[in-house]
Amino acid sequence: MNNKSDFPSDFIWGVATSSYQIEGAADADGRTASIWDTFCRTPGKVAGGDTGERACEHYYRFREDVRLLADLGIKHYRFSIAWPRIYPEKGKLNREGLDFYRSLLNELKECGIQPLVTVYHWDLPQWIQDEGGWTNREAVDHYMEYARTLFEEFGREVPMWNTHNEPWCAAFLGYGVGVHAPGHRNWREAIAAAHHILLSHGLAVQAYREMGLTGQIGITLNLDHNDPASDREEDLEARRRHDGYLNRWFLDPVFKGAYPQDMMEWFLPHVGEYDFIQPGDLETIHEPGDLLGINYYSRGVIRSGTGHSMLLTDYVLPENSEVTDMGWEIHPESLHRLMQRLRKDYTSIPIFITENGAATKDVLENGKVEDEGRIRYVKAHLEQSLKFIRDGGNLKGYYLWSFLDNFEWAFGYEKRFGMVHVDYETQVRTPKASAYWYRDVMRRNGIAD
Ligand code: GBH
Repeated sequence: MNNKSDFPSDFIWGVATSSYQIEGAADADGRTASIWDTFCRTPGKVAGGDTGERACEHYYRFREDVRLLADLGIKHYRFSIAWPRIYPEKGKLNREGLDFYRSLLNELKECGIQPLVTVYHWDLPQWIQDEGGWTNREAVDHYMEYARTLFEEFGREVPMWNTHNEPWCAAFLGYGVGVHAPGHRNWREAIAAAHHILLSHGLAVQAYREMGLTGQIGITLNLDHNDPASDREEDLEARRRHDGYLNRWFLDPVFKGAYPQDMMEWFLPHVGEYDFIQPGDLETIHEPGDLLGINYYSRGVIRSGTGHSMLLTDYVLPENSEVTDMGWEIHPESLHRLMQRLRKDYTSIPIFITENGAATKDVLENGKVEDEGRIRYVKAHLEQSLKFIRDGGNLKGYYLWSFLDNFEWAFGYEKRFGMVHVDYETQVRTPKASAYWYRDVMRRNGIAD
């Protein structure tokens, strides 16, 4: 059957999660604290004082969760590994941590589900933060030891890898804005952290290849497309800075081997000196790998202002915009514009949308959740994805965020992104209407009504 809404026959359909957001079992089998455990215990940092201590108890329920994935027709699953389970202390490899992921991978295999593994999705071991975390170049060595261990253990059965999830968030929200762990507000730290994360990405791609592994590996970036709030010169410049901060600061080094000059200058008064950039680093970072993962949620409309005190920008929510429960503007065309730009300015390597989805106000009633808003959101973004493919774009897959309702970082459990509802008292999982809708999409390899 060939109709207008068909995707290429090898298109990858999946769902995504991350370790800290679903696993719980914070003290199990030798795991030690991550920076998120510490952050959650700091009063005022996370809504409702929520923590990831229990989350979805996926650590104990992974078998039923994988069966549920299979029942819902999911063939591809993106998840991350919890670093403090693997290296709970400096130099100490924890076999029990590896065993958990070995069991998870076995279960997935039995159900015919292909994994995409993210090495780092923000749960840095606290012992590394105690040495300065990502601001200390030694974190790169620790990351490499950890990544090599994963490649050795799982490299042959995992066909796809993400070195990092959204370095912008890990570095800039964690060390600059302070709304993510470790909650620092220091732009020199943020920019050094971003550099070390990027460096570890490049080194991990090299190590992966040196080990003779033949799957696909690449980084996942959170990118947006942005527009100026007006044609005034100061707003045009504000938009350009926002773009430099969110997009170009990561895309340029990875795909062009250099940080953007205008942003180097803008950051300079905050950084003091770029002494953490060493000769050869940018050549290492200039190593995109085999794929580019993009996480897309919204666009930014930007004007000159003081809301962001370092960047001197404000977000503007255009009148009559439709927003999700996060307050983020729904703007599917910007996903298409973003991918066109990537293709024009940066790369033609395969792109995977490794996250896209919406938080909606879901109510469980008579065993059902009617999440029309999520269906509409995903559908609109799939239409734009298909348009990009038709235009000749190299988009290879789509992973919906998220499989389960989960711990939404600083928002705690208040925001629900899952296509499966989780009752956090009973841990009962209930697929929402969107899960059945998505199953139809995957079945017909095209957008269902
Ligand atoms: C992703 O982050 C995460 O990978 C995932 O763990 C998380 O659960 C999911 O999205 C949903 O939030 O207003 O300055 O923050 C997405 C983070 C949010 C980063 C929107 C960019 C816009 C700029 N993105 N944000 S700002």
